[in-house]
Amino acid sequence: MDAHKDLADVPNEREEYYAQIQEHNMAPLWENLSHLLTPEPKVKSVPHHWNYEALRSLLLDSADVISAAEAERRVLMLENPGLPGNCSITESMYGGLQLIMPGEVAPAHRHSPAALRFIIEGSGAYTAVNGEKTYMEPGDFVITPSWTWHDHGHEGREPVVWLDGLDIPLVRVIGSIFVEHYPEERFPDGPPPGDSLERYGNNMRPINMLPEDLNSPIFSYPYDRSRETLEKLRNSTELDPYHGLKMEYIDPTSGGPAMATISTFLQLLPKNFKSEIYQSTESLIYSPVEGSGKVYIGKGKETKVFDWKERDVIVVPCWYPHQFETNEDAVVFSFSDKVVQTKLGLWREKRGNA
Ligand code: GTQ
Repeated sequence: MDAHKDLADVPNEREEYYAQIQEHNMAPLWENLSHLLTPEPKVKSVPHHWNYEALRSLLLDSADVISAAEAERRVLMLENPGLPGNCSITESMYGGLQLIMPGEVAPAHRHSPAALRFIIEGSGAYTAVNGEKTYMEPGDFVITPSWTWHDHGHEGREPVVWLDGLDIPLVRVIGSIFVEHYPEERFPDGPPPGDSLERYGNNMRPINMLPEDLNSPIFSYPYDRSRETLEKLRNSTELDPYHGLKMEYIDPTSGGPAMATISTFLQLLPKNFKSEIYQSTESLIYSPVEGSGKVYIGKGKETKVFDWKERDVIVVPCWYPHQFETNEDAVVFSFSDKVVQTKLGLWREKRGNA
Protein backbone atom coordinates (compact mmCIF):
# COMPACT_ATOMS: atom_id res chain seq x y z
CA MET A 1 0.00 0.00 0.00
CA ASP A 2 1.22 3.48 -0.82
CA ALA A 3 1.01 5.42 2.47
CA HIS A 4 1.01 8.82 0.64
CA LYS A 5 -1.86 8.06 -1.55
CA ASP A 6 -4.15 11.03 -2.02
CA LEU A 7 -7.80 10.32 -1.29
CA ALA A 8 -8.76 12.09 -4.48
CA ASP A 9 -7.18 9.25 -6.44
CA VAL A 10 -9.66 6.77 -5.15
CA PRO A 11 -12.49 7.68 -7.53
CA ASN A 12 -10.15 7.18 -10.46
CA GLU A 13 -9.31 3.77 -9.24
CA ARG A 14 -12.98 3.11 -8.87
CA GLU A 15 -13.61 4.26 -12.42
CA GLU A 16 -11.05 1.73 -13.63
CA TYR A 17 -12.68 -0.92 -11.55
CA TYR A 18 -16.12 0.04 -12.90
CA ALA A 19 -14.78 -0.26 -16.45
CA GLN A 20 -13.47 -3.73 -15.65
CA ILE A 21 -16.70 -5.03 -14.22
CA GLN A 22 -18.73 -3.43 -17.01
CA GLU A 23 -16.97 -5.78 -19.45
CA HIS A 24 -18.72 -8.58 -17.60
CA ASN A 25 -22.11 -6.87 -17.57
CA MET A 26 -21.89 -5.97 -13.93
CA ALA A 27 -22.37 -2.58 -12.29
CA PRO A 28 -21.91 -1.16 -8.79
CA LEU A 29 -25.20 -0.95 -6.92
CA TRP A 30 -23.79 1.70 -4.57
CA GLU A 31 -23.60 4.26 -7.41
CA ASN A 32 -27.27 3.66 -8.23
CA LEU A 33 -28.98 2.86 -4.98
CA SER A 34 -30.16 6.36 -4.18
CA HIS A 35 -31.95 6.89 -7.47
CA LEU A 36 -33.17 3.30 -7.60
CA LEU A 37 -34.82 3.46 -4.21
CA THR A 38 -36.24 6.91 -3.57
CA PRO A 39 -38.08 7.97 -0.42
CA GLU A 40 -41.11 8.66 -2.57
CA PRO A 41 -42.07 7.77 -6.16
CA LYS A 42 -40.25 9.75 -8.88
CA VAL A 43 -41.67 9.17 -12.34
CA LYS A 44 -40.68 10.61 -15.70
CA SER A 45 -44.19 11.46 -16.82
CA VAL A 46 -45.39 14.96 -16.04
CA PRO A 47 -48.81 16.50 -15.47
CA HIS A 48 -50.38 17.42 -18.80
CA HIS A 49 -53.61 18.68 -20.34
CA TRP A 50 -54.89 18.24 -23.90
CA ASN A 51 -57.48 20.84 -24.90
CA TYR A 52 -59.87 19.01 -27.22
CA GLU A 53 -61.33 22.11 -28.81
CA ALA A 54 -57.84 23.30 -29.78
CA LEU A 55 -56.76 20.00 -31.32
CA ARG A 56 -60.05 18.84 -32.85
CA SER A 57 -59.53 20.20 -36.36
CA LEU A 58 -56.01 18.68 -36.53
CA LEU A 59 -57.49 15.37 -35.46
CA LEU A 60 -60.19 15.57 -38.15
CA ASP A 61 -57.47 16.37 -40.73
CA SER A 62 -56.05 12.89 -40.13
CA ALA A 63 -58.97 11.57 -42.22
CA ASP A 64 -57.35 13.27 -45.26
CA VAL A 65 -53.94 11.84 -44.42
CA ILE A 66 -54.86 8.14 -44.24
CA SER A 67 -57.94 5.90 -44.28
CA ALA A 68 -58.91 3.84 -41.22
CA ALA A 69 -58.39 0.67 -43.29
CA GLU A 70 -54.85 1.62 -44.33
CA ALA A 71 -53.92 2.84 -40.87
CA GLU A 72 -55.50 -0.26 -39.26
CA ARG A 73 -56.33 2.14 -36.41
CA ARG A 74 -56.34 5.88 -37.20
CA VAL A 75 -55.22 7.22 -33.86
CA LEU A 76 -53.32 10.26 -32.70
CA MET A 77 -51.47 9.00 -29.67
CA LEU A 78 -51.41 11.23 -26.61
CA GLU A 79 -47.78 11.12 -25.58
CA ASN A 80 -46.74 12.33 -22.18
CA PRO A 81 -44.17 15.17 -22.66
CA GLY A 82 -41.97 13.43 -20.07
CA LEU A 83 -41.94 10.22 -22.12
CA PRO A 84 -41.33 11.37 -25.71
CA GLY A 85 -41.31 8.60 -28.33
CA ASN A 86 -42.59 6.05 -25.82
CA CYS A 87 -46.16 5.74 -27.07
CA SER A 88 -47.20 6.25 -23.44
CA ILE A 89 -49.50 8.68 -21.68
CA THR A 90 -48.17 7.53 -18.27
CA GLU A 91 -45.55 4.97 -17.16
CA SER A 92 -48.12 2.18 -17.38
CA MET A 93 -50.78 3.32 -19.84
CA TYR A 94 -51.22 4.24 -23.48
CA GLY A 95 -53.72 6.89 -24.57
CA GLY A 96 -54.91 8.02 -27.98
CA LEU A 97 -57.74 9.69 -29.86
CA GLN A 98 -59.21 7.45 -32.53
CA LEU A 99 -61.18 8.86 -35.46
CA ILE A 100 -63.55 6.91 -37.68
CA MET A 101 -65.46 8.46 -40.57
CA PRO A 102 -68.85 7.33 -41.97
CA GLY A 103 -68.56 4.12 -43.99
CA GLU A 104 -65.08 3.26 -42.77
CA VAL A 105 -63.96 0.00 -41.21
CA ALA A 106 -60.97 -0.55 -38.94
CA PRO A 107 -60.16 -4.23 -39.64
CA ALA A 108 -60.42 -7.09 -37.15
CA HIS A 109 -57.47 -8.01 -35.00
CA ARG A 110 -56.77 -9.14 -31.46
CA HIS A 111 -53.93 -8.42 -29.07
CA SER A 112 -52.81 -9.29 -25.56
CA PRO A 113 -53.02 -5.70 -24.27
CA ALA A 114 -56.54 -4.78 -23.19
CA ALA A 115 -58.31 -1.69 -24.53
CA LEU A 116 -61.00 0.64 -23.32
CA ARG A 117 -62.85 3.25 -25.37
CA PHE A 118 -64.41 6.33 -23.89
CA ILE A 119 -66.57 8.01 -26.50
CA ILE A 120 -65.84 11.70 -27.04
CA GLU A 121 -68.09 12.75 -29.93
CA GLY A 122 -70.41 11.54 -32.66
CA SER A 123 -72.71 8.55 -33.02
CA GLY A 124 -73.39 5.72 -35.44
CA ALA A 125 -70.04 3.99 -35.00
CA TYR A 126 -69.64 0.59 -33.41
CA THR A 127 -66.99 -1.65 -31.95
CA ALA A 128 -67.58 -5.35 -32.51
CA VAL A 129 -66.06 -7.60 -29.83
CA ASN A 130 -65.93 -11.26 -30.88
CA GLY A 131 -68.61 -10.38 -33.43
CA GLU A 132 -70.99 -8.55 -31.05
CA LYS A 133 -71.52 -4.98 -32.18
CA THR A 134 -71.74 -2.23 -29.62
CA TYR A 135 -72.99 1.11 -30.95
CA MET A 136 -71.21 3.93 -29.18
CA GLU A 137 -72.59 7.22 -27.88
CA PRO A 138 -70.68 10.05 -26.19
CA GLY A 139 -69.86 9.15 -22.58
CA ASP A 140 -70.16 5.39 -23.13
CA PHE A 141 -67.38 3.24 -21.72
CA VAL A 142 -66.59 0.25 -23.93
CA ILE A 143 -64.24 -2.66 -23.24
CA THR A 144 -62.12 -4.79 -25.51
CA PRO A 145 -60.64 -7.44 -23.19
CA SER A 146 -57.23 -8.97 -23.84
CA TRP A 147 -57.13 -11.31 -26.85
CA THR A 148 -60.68 -10.68 -28.05
CA TRP A 149 -61.26 -10.10 -31.77
CA HIS A 150 -62.41 -6.58 -32.50
CA ASP A 151 -63.15 -4.35 -35.46
CA HIS A 152 -64.65 -0.89 -35.60
CA GLY A 153 -67.13 0.42 -38.17
CA HIS A 154 -69.31 3.44 -38.81
CA GLU A 155 -72.91 3.39 -40.08
CA GLY A 156 -73.69 7.03 -39.21
CA ARG A 157 -73.11 10.41 -40.83
CA GLU A 158 -70.65 12.40 -38.69
CA PRO A 159 -67.08 11.89 -37.51
CA VAL A 160 -66.81 9.73 -34.40
CA VAL A 161 -63.95 10.15 -31.94
CA TRP A 162 -63.12 8.18 -28.85
CA LEU A 163 -60.36 8.08 -26.28
CA ASP A 164 -58.43 4.80 -26.41
CA GLY A 165 -56.84 3.57 -23.19
CA LEU A 166 -54.62 0.50 -23.36
CA ASP A 167 -52.27 -1.18 -20.92
CA ILE A 168 -49.56 -1.47 -23.63
CA PRO A 169 -46.66 0.04 -21.59
CA LEU A 170 -47.41 -2.27 -18.69
CA VAL A 171 -47.62 -5.38 -20.86
CA ARG A 172 -44.53 -4.26 -22.82
CA VAL A 173 -42.43 -4.17 -19.63
CA ILE A 174 -43.41 -7.77 -18.92
CA GLY A 175 -42.84 -8.70 -22.55
CA SER A 176 -46.08 -10.57 -23.18
CA ILE A 177 -47.15 -8.69 -26.34
CA PHE A 178 -49.00 -10.64 -29.04
CA VAL A 179 -51.13 -9.50 -31.97
CA GLU A 180 -53.00 -11.47 -34.63
CA HIS A 181 -54.79 -10.16 -37.71
CA TYR A 182 -58.06 -11.72 -38.78
CA PRO A 183 -57.94 -12.89 -42.42
CA GLU A 184 -61.14 -10.98 -43.29
CA GLU A 185 -61.91 -7.30 -42.75
CA ARG A 186 -64.62 -8.07 -40.20
CA PHE A 187 -64.95 -10.85 -37.66
CA PRO A 188 -68.23 -12.72 -38.43
CA ASP A 189 -71.34 -11.33 -36.74
CA GLY A 190 -72.01 -13.03 -33.42
CA PRO A 191 -74.63 -12.26 -30.77
CA PRO A 192 -76.96 -9.33 -31.61
CA PRO A 193 -75.94 -5.78 -30.63
CA GLY A 194 -76.37 -5.16 -26.91
CA ASP A 195 -76.47 -8.88 -26.03
CA SER A 196 -73.77 -8.74 -23.34
CA LEU A 197 -75.47 -5.85 -21.57
CA GLU A 198 -78.90 -7.54 -21.68
CA ARG A 199 -77.47 -10.82 -20.45
CA TYR A 200 -75.24 -9.55 -17.64
CA GLY A 201 -76.23 -5.93 -17.03
CA ASN A 202 -79.18 -6.49 -14.66
CA ASN A 203 -77.49 -8.15 -11.70
CA MET A 204 -78.15 -11.67 -12.95
CA ARG A 205 -76.02 -14.32 -14.56
CA PRO A 206 -76.74 -17.63 -16.27
CA ILE A 207 -76.82 -20.41 -13.64
CA ASN A 208 -74.05 -22.39 -15.25
CA MET A 209 -71.67 -19.47 -15.60
CA LEU A 210 -68.40 -19.81 -13.75
CA PRO A 211 -66.93 -16.38 -13.04
CA GLU A 212 -63.45 -17.40 -14.11
CA ASP A 213 -62.74 -14.64 -16.61
CA LEU A 214 -60.79 -11.67 -15.26
CA ASN A 215 -62.79 -9.27 -17.44
CA SER A 216 -66.37 -8.16 -17.33
CA PRO A 217 -68.59 -10.01 -19.84
CA ILE A 218 -70.27 -6.64 -20.52
CA PHE A 219 -68.67 -4.80 -23.44
CA SER A 220 -70.49 -1.51 -23.02
CA TYR A 221 -71.40 0.63 -20.02
CA PRO A 222 -73.76 3.22 -21.55
CA TYR A 223 -73.46 6.75 -20.26
CA ASP A 224 -77.14 7.28 -19.59
CA ARG A 225 -77.16 4.43 -17.07
CA SER A 226 -73.97 5.50 -15.25
CA ARG A 227 -75.04 9.14 -15.27
CA GLU A 228 -78.41 8.20 -13.82
CA THR A 229 -76.71 6.42 -10.92
CA LEU A 230 -74.66 9.51 -10.10
CA GLU A 231 -77.74 11.73 -10.34
CA LYS A 232 -79.80 9.49 -8.06
CA LEU A 233 -77.00 9.20 -5.49
CA ARG A 234 -76.10 12.85 -5.31
CA ASN A 235 -78.91 13.77 -2.95
CA SER A 236 -78.69 10.74 -0.71
CA THR A 237 -74.92 10.37 -0.44
CA GLU A 238 -72.41 12.47 1.41
CA LEU A 239 -69.73 13.80 -0.91
CA ASP A 240 -66.21 12.49 -0.36
CA PRO A 241 -64.06 15.62 0.19
CA TYR A 242 -61.31 14.15 -2.00
CA HIS A 243 -63.34 12.55 -4.80
CA GLY A 244 -66.81 14.05 -4.79
CA LEU A 245 -69.10 11.19 -5.77
CA LYS A 246 -66.78 8.68 -7.40
CA MET A 247 -67.92 5.26 -8.62
CA GLU A 248 -65.92 2.42 -10.13
CA TYR A 249 -67.07 0.37 -13.13
CA ILE A 250 -67.26 -3.28 -12.14
CA ASP A 251 -67.59 -6.77 -13.54
CA PRO A 252 -71.07 -7.67 -12.25
CA THR A 253 -70.25 -11.39 -12.19
CA SER A 254 -67.39 -10.98 -9.73
CA GLY A 255 -67.90 -7.57 -8.14
CA GLY A 256 -64.29 -6.78 -9.06
CA PRO A 257 -63.03 -4.13 -11.47
CA ALA A 258 -64.45 -4.24 -15.01
CA MET A 259 -61.02 -4.91 -16.50
CA ALA A 260 -58.14 -7.08 -15.26
CA THR A 261 -55.45 -4.44 -15.70
CA ILE A 262 -57.20 -1.05 -15.89
CA SER A 263 -59.35 0.55 -13.21
CA THR A 264 -62.13 2.76 -14.56
CA PHE A 265 -64.20 5.38 -12.81
CA LEU A 266 -66.94 7.96 -13.27
CA GLN A 267 -67.33 10.78 -10.78
CA LEU A 268 -69.63 13.67 -10.17
CA LEU A 269 -68.11 16.92 -8.93
CA PRO A 270 -70.90 19.39 -8.17
CA LYS A 271 -70.79 23.07 -9.03
CA ASN A 272 -68.25 25.07 -6.96
CA PHE A 273 -66.74 21.91 -5.47
CA LYS A 274 -63.07 22.05 -4.54
CA SER A 275 -61.55 18.68 -3.73
CA GLU A 276 -59.06 18.32 -0.88
CA ILE A 277 -55.44 17.60 -1.84
CA TYR A 278 -55.09 13.95 -2.78
CA GLN A 279 -52.31 11.77 -4.12
CA SER A 280 -51.97 8.07 -4.86
CA THR A 281 -49.51 5.77 -6.58
CA GLU A 282 -51.85 5.13 -9.51
CA SER A 283 -51.22 7.31 -12.56
CA LEU A 284 -54.57 8.74 -13.60
CA ILE A 285 -55.94 9.81 -16.95
CA TYR A 286 -59.05 11.98 -16.66
CA SER A 287 -61.57 12.78 -19.37
CA PRO A 288 -64.36 15.18 -18.35
CA VAL A 289 -67.72 14.46 -20.00
CA GLU A 290 -69.66 17.43 -18.64
CA GLY A 291 -68.75 20.70 -17.00
CA SER A 292 -65.58 22.70 -16.59
CA GLY A 293 -63.16 23.88 -13.95
CA LYS A 294 -59.53 23.97 -12.89
CA VAL A 295 -57.13 21.30 -11.72
CA TYR A 296 -54.02 21.92 -9.63
CA ILE A 297 -51.34 19.24 -9.98
CA GLY A 298 -48.06 19.16 -8.06
CA LYS A 299 -46.54 20.87 -5.06
CA GLY A 300 -45.64 24.49 -4.19
CA LYS A 301 -44.04 26.53 -6.97
CA GLU A 302 -44.03 23.49 -9.27
CA THR A 303 -47.80 23.26 -9.21
CA LYS A 304 -49.38 23.22 -12.66
CA VAL A 305 -52.84 24.69 -13.13
CA PHE A 306 -55.01 23.66 -16.07
CA ASP A 307 -58.39 25.02 -17.12
CA TRP A 308 -60.39 22.04 -18.33
CA LYS A 309 -63.75 21.34 -19.84
CA GLU A 310 -65.66 18.44 -21.35
CA ARG A 311 -63.76 16.27 -23.90
CA ASP A 312 -60.31 17.34 -22.65
CA VAL A 313 -57.76 14.83 -21.36
CA ILE A 314 -55.73 15.41 -18.18
CA VAL A 315 -52.86 13.34 -16.82
CA VAL A 316 -51.99 13.13 -13.12
CA PRO A 317 -48.83 11.01 -12.82
CA CYS A 318 -48.03 8.67 -9.94
CA TRP A 319 -47.89 10.37 -6.53
CA TYR A 320 -48.65 13.92 -7.73
CA PRO A 321 -50.91 15.77 -5.27
CA HIS A 322 -53.91 17.19 -7.08
CA GLN A 323 -57.10 19.11 -6.53
CA PHE A 324 -60.11 19.64 -8.76
CA GLU A 325 -62.25 22.77 -8.82
CA THR A 326 -65.52 23.12 -10.72
CA ASN A 327 -67.38 26.07 -12.27
CA GLU A 328 -70.53 24.01 -12.81
CA ASP A 329 -71.72 20.46 -12.22
CA ALA A 330 -69.12 18.19 -13.73
CA VAL A 331 -68.91 14.51 -14.61
CA VAL A 332 -65.45 13.07 -15.15
CA PHE A 333 -64.35 9.68 -16.46
CA SER A 334 -60.93 8.36 -15.46
CA PHE A 335 -58.74 5.29 -15.75
CA SER A 336 -55.59 4.12 -14.01
CA ASP A 337 -53.39 1.15 -13.14
CA LYS A 338 -54.85 0.93 -9.62
CA VAL A 339 -56.19 -2.60 -10.09
CA VAL A 340 -52.71 -3.88 -10.96
CA GLN A 341 -51.07 -2.09 -8.05
CA THR A 342 -53.72 -3.35 -5.64
CA LYS A 343 -53.28 -6.95 -6.75
CA LEU A 344 -49.54 -6.65 -6.22
CA GLY A 345 -49.84 -4.95 -2.85
CA LEU A 346 -48.23 -1.75 -4.13
CA TRP A 347 -51.05 0.79 -4.11
CA ARG A 348 -50.85 3.68 -1.63
CA GLU A 349 -52.70 6.92 -1.16
CA LYS A 350 -52.24 10.09 0.86
CA ARG A 351 -55.09 12.34 1.84
CA GLY A 352 -54.37 15.95 2.63
CA ASN A 353 -51.04 17.62 3.30
CA ALA A 354 -49.96 15.69 6.39
O1 GTQ B 1 -58.62 -0.01 -31.56
O2 GTQ B 1 -57.65 -1.93 -31.46
O3 GTQ B 1 -55.30 3.23 -29.93
O4 GTQ B 1 -55.07 -2.00 -31.39
C1 GTQ B 1 -54.02 1.28 -30.29
C2 GTQ B 1 -53.97 -0.04 -30.66
C3 GTQ B 1 -56.38 1.29 -30.63
C4 GTQ B 1 -57.62 -0.70 -31.36
C5 GTQ B 1 -55.24 1.93 -30.28
C6 GTQ B 1 -55.12 -0.70 -31.01
C7 GTQ B 1 -56.34 -0.03 -31.00
